[in-house]
Amino acid sequence: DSQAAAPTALDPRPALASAIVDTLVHRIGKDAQAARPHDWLAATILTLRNEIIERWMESTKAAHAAGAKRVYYLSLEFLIGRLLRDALSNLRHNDEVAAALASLGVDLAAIEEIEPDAALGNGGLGRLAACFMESLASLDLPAYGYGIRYVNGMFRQRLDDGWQVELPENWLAHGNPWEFERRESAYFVGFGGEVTATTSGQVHWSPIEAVEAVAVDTPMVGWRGKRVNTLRLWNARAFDPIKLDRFNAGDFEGALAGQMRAETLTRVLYPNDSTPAGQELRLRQEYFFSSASIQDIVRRHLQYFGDIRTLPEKAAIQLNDTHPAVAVAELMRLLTDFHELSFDEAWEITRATFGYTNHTLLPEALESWPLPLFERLLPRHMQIVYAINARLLREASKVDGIDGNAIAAISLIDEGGERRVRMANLAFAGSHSVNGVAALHTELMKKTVFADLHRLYPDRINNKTNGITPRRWLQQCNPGLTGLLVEAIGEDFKDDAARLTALAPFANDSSFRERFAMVKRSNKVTLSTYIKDSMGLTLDPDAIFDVQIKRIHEYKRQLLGIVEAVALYDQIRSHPERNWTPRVKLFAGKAASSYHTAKLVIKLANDVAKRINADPAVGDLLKVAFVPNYNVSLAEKIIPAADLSEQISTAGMEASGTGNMKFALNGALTIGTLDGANIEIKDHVGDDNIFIFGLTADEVAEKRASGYRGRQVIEGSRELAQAVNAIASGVFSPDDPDRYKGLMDGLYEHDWFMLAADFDAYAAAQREVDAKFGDTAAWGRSAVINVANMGWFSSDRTIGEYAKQIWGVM
Ligand code: DL6
Repeated sequence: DSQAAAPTALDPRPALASAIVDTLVHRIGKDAQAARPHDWLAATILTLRNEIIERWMESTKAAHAAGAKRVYYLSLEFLIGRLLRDALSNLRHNDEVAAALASLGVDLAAIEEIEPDAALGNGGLGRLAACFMESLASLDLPAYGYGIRYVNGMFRQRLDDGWQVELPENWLAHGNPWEFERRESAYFVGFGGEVTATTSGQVHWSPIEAVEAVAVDTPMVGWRGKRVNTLRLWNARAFDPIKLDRFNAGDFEGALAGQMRAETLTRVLYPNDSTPAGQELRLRQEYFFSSASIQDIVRRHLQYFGDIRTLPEKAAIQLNDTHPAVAVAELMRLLTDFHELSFDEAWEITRATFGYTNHTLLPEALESWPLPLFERLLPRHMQIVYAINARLLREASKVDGIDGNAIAAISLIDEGGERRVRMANLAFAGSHSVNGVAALHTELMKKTVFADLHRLYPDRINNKTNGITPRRWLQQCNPGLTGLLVEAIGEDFKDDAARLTALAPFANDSSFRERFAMVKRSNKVTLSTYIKDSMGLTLDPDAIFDVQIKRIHEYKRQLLGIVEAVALYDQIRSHPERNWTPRVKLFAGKAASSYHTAKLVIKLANDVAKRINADPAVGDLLKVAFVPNYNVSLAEKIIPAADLSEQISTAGMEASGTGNMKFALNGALTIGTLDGANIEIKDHVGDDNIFIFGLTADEVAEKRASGYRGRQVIEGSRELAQAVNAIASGVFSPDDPDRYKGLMDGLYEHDWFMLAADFDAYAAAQREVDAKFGDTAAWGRSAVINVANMGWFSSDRTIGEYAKQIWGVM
C-alpha cells in the first residue's frame, strides 16, 4: 500500500530518498512495494531531472541575455546511448543517488543497466555527434543538436546459428523520461506539388503534401553541470490525423492513412538506400528534419535579433555529413521567397552560416539523388540548386586551369549516366568551411573527391581531427582506472584531459604499473562474467584480450582478423611446443541488412569460433567470440577490458575512427595500419607504444593502379594460403562446404581491400604483440604511456577547434 512507502513529515530517510519515493508515488503512480525496476529507473531520472531543468533554463536565459551566437549541429544520427549514468556522473551525484537508492533497497547499477540504449545512429558518425553534444555543454557553448526522433533506432542484432538476424529496437517501450514534447514548436514541411511565379518574379511553391514537424527536446548535461544544452529531435505528425468523413463512411484505414504516412517518416533510423522505396524515404527524412531545423533557427534568430541579415553573426550551422545538405537550399528558399533577399545576398548569408563536415571518401557513401526524384519531391529546391550551380560554374570557369573535366566534377549535377544531384558538392558550395575528421583524411579529400572544388576554393578545406568525450569513455565506463588516475595525479585531468600527461612518469613506476594491471584484470574478469552469462563461453582473464568491435565492413577488414586467427590456430596445433601467449579474440558489430558480404563475415567469425573453441588441441591458448548486439553500452563494457585494439582498415579508407581513441585512452595498445586517426595516435603515444603494420595509403593507391591481384601473394605465403584454403574448402563450414568459397575466391581474384597484401605484415605484428605481452613491465609501460598521451583526443579539444576556427564562438 502506498502509505508504507510515501515519505511523511516524520520520515527518517534522507531528503533524496524521500524525493525519489515521492516521484515514484506521484508521477509514476506506484508505491515502493509495487514498483518494478523500470519504475525505479523512471523515478530516479525524473527526480534528477528537476535539477537538470533548472540548469537548462539558466543556460538558455544566460545565452539570451548575452546575445550569444549559437551553434546548431544538424545530424541525421545521434548515438547517445544511455543517459542516466552520464547525467549522474556529470552532475557528480553518483554516490548520493546510489546511497539513496540503496536505502530503499534498490541497486543503482542494476537500474542503470536496464535503461534502454538510445541507438539513433549507425556508428561512428552518430556517436561523434553525441560526444560533440556533451563537449559543447562541457565547454559552456550555447548549442542545439537537431535530428530525428526515430521510434525504432538501430536494429537489435541476434545471432541464429551464427547468422545475423535484425529485430526492431524499441527504446521507447517504457516511455522516455528524458524528453519534453514542445507542441508549440511545430513547423509545416511540404513535399511535391508545383512552383509558380508572378510577373513581378515572386515565387510560390504549393506542396501537394505536408506534414507537421513537432519538436521533442532532451537535455544534454555538460561536465560538472556547467551548462545544459538541447538536443531537439523532430517527430512527424499529419495535420489532419484522422479524416472523420472517411472514417464515418467506413473507410477506417483510409481515414488514418495520412497519419501513417507521416509517422513512417520518423519511424525507423534511415534505411540503406539500396531500394528505390528506401531512397525516397531517406530523402524525405533528410528534407523533413533539415527544413524543420532551419525554420526553427530562423524563427529563433528573428525573435532574438530581429534582422535576418545578421544570421551569420548569431548562428553557426554545422552539417554532419551530407545528410542535412538540403538545408543549404532550404535556407536559400526562406531567405529569397519569404524574406525577399536577393539571390546574391541570400547566398552570402548562407555560405557564411554553414560549415560542412565530410566523414567518408567511399564513393558509394557519397550521397547523390536521382534528379527526377529530387525534382518531384522538392521542385522549388531543384530550381535553387540549378541557380546555385549556374553561379558556381560561372565562378569556376573564370579560374585558370579549370577545364571541362574539372567543371563536370565541380557541378552540383552529375551528368555521367542517370543525372543526379550531388549532395557533397552542394554542401561544399554552400559552406564557408569544409572539414575532414583526421589529418590523412583531410589531405585525401583535397587530392581525391574534392580535388577540383579545392582548386576553386583553396582556403575552404580544413582538418578537425575527431575526439571522444573522456567523461563517458573513461570516467563513466572505467571507474577503476579513473580512481587509480586520481590517486596518482589528482583530479585535474577531469577538467582538462590534456593534464593526463602528468601520468607519464608513472610508466616507470613498477608499483603503479602493478595496480594499473590489476584494474585491467578486474575489468577483464567483469567482461568475462558478462560473456559467460550471455554466451556460455568461459574466458581466461590472463589471456590477451584482442578486440575488434565496430560496424562490419570490408574496408575495416574483420576478415583479416579472422583469417589471421585461423592461421594462428594452425600454428598452435602444428607447434604445440612453442611458448604461445594465450589469446582471446573478440569481435562485435552489426552489418547493414542488405550487405551480404558483411553478413557472411559475421557467420564466418561464428563458424571459426565454434570450431576453435571446441578444439582441445588449443584449449585456453586461443578462444574466439562474436559478441552479439554491439551498441554503445556494450562498447562501454568491452573497451575497459581490452588489451589490444584492432584498427586494421585498408589505409586511406577509414576517415578517422573514434573507437581507436577510446581503447587507447583505456590503456589498450593499438595494432593498426597508417590510416585515419591511427596516424595521429601513433604520433602522440610514440612508435614504441603502438604496433603499426602494412601498406600506406599511397602504396594502396599505387598497387590498385598497377592492377594488383591477391593470387600471387597468397600463393607466396604459406600461412596465408593454408588459412584461406582451409576456409574455402569448408573446414569451418562442414554443413555447407562451399559457403566461403566465393568470399575466398574474391581474395585471389581482386582483393580490393588488400587483405592478402597486408597479411604477412599483420601476422608478424601479432607475434610482436605476443612477445611484448609476455614482458609484463614493457607492456604495462606502453599501456600507461598510451593513457598519458590520449588527452589530446578529447572531444573538448576538437570542439574547441571548431568553435574557434569555424564557428567563431570562442
Ligand atoms: O567521423 C566519425 C566517423 C569516422 O570516425 C569514421 O572513420 C567514418 O567511417 C565515419 N563515417 C561514416 C560515414 N557515413 N556516412 N555517410 O559513418 O565517421
